[in-house]
Amino acid sequence: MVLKLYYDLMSQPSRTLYILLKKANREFESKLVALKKGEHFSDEFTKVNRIQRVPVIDHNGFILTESVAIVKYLAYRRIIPESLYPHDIEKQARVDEFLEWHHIGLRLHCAMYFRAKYLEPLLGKKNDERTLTGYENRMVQALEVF
Ligand SMILES: N[C@@H](CCC(=O)N[C@@H](CS)C(=O)NCC(=O)O)C(=O)O
Repeated sequence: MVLKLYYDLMSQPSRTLYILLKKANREFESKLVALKKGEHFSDEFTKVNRIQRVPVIDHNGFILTESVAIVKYLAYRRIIPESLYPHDIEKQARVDEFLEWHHIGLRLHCAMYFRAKYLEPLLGKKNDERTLTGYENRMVQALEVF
């Protein structure tokens, strides 16, 4: 059974799957898609994912996008162990609750802070302290909820 993972470690959802598979000691074929180089717009990658985003898996020809859907697929296929995605319905619902919440509840606030504090200055945009504190406070609040 061949599992290919298309990813870029700059991408948070890609890191989720990369770390999950490594933690589970699962071998996979590494398919790096360098977002900075625009490799996700290539014809080759567009054939894999027509919406041109990472992460993607190809499991024996079954192609799946969306990190949360992929986590569940890997669990149902027993590619990741029960300790990482429980079978018990209530425990599983707790994990699902987090997975549904995290994109907007946590990931967004971390990404916005990272962008304002580090990325935008690299591109020549300097954000004032008030803006940075605003993004930082949102991120800290999200982490406290987490
Ligand atoms: N909801 C998707 C997010 C996929 C996504 O937005 N991937 C970004 C990297 S984090 C991407 O490929 N961006 C390329 C682009 O927008 O051009 C998931 O969880 O897999």
